[in-house]
Amino acid sequence: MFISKSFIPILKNNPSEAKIKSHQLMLRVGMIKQSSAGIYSWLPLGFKVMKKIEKIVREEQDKIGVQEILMPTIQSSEIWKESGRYEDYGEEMLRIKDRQGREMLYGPTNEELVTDIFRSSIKSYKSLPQLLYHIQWKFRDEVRPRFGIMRCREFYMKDAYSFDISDEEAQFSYNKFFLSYLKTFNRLDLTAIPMAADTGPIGGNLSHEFIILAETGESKIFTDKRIFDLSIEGTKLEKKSLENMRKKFEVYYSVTDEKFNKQEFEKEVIEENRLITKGIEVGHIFYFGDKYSKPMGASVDLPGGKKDFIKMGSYGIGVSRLVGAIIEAKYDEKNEVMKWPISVAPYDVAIIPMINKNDTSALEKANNINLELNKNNIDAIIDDTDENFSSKIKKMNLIGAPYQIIIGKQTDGDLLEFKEVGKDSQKFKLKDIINLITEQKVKN
Ligand code: P5A
Repeated sequence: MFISKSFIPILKNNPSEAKIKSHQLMLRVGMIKQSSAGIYSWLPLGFKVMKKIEKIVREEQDKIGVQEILMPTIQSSEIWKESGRYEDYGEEMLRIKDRQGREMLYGPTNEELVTDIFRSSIKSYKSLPQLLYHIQWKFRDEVRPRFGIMRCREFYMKDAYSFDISDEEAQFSYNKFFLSYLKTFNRLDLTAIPMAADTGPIGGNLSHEFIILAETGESKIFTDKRIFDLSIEGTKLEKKSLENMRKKFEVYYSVTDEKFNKQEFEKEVIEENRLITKGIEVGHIFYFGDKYSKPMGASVDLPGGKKDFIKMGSYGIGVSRLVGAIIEAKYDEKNEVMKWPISVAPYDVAIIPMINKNDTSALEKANNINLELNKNNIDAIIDDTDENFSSKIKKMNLIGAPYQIIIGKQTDGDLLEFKEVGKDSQKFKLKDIINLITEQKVKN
């Protein structure tokens, strides 16, 4: 992609309305554009990153056997009246009337709708467990939408739902998601810590938030530092192995502020291991048994002929919020340098030719390199403008491709100036650059 033809509306300075660095960068490089309070359009750069995050989230759901569906954004109020949440949800729910005067709503979450889908088709324990997910826009009329897409009104969520015959089986499902979430965030190069959390309007009494540390985060957390050293390596998708893995995390005190108890914290965690800080909630999982299945009559036949209400859990990842969360974790705002993890980078590499008006050879060289990279499935962005070198570098540092190829004075025949953002540049042959980037992409 040539920068001159791209829709990447870069601003010279940080927009004053943005208070945190992810919001600043997203507006600065034109990843998003506000359409109204808490509602955003996603422009090419932002959309590319979000789609890559979505792909990783999807792959990890598929790996644990969750089946993908797609439910609508607009729901009927009827099912919410059945579950009893229509009134409870309050003003955060956007309520709409259709032309027949029917009460509809823009879904803030899908527990009711998926229970309705389940109860119409699944009648026997023999079809269990069922794990379903979709990736769809949600709307919550937040009182104070802020920080750009971090707390907005319309956002993109992966929400999954589990249906099991018993508490024990439901815990198995819960633990599969627990592991899958840790793997998903690892692939995004984020360290997300599971923390015991409140269940709020979703309900139930077992819940974990997955939080990444960030000073600008909205969740206050109290944790034992040693939880950061735990590994999920070797965990198998089997009951016992998953149970042990979750227990390993639960040994360490780690809670959000709604669950915080000073006495317990000080008793369980010696001073040098205590960490009180802030974080961003990127995922949240819940187990709520028959909270929805009972009022909505979602039951199955049991082996002995009796019937029982299905045991359910729900599991959310903030796909759009993750774009901002990765920026919060990776953006060096002081030096204005962003380095996207290769797994979600909008471009793998930036090609920066120093163009002299009377000599187009650097641009020609950039074109040839780009063609070769494309042949090898490496996505490059070329700065083909005639701006000066330092402003080109500044721009590419904001766009955040993790690698740069600079074509200028240092280019020496076959040897190109190649740089991993944040490190010194080196001289490399194109063939070796291709191998290095390909290796990184495969690893991730
Ligand atoms: C779990 C899936 C639920 O809604 N029902 C279906 C459950 N959980 S949740 O915690 O309320 O939301 C899941 C994730 O969505 C992101 N999120 C948001 N992102 C941007 N703006 C918002 N206003 C917003 N609200 C929630 C979070 O990442 C959250 O963990």
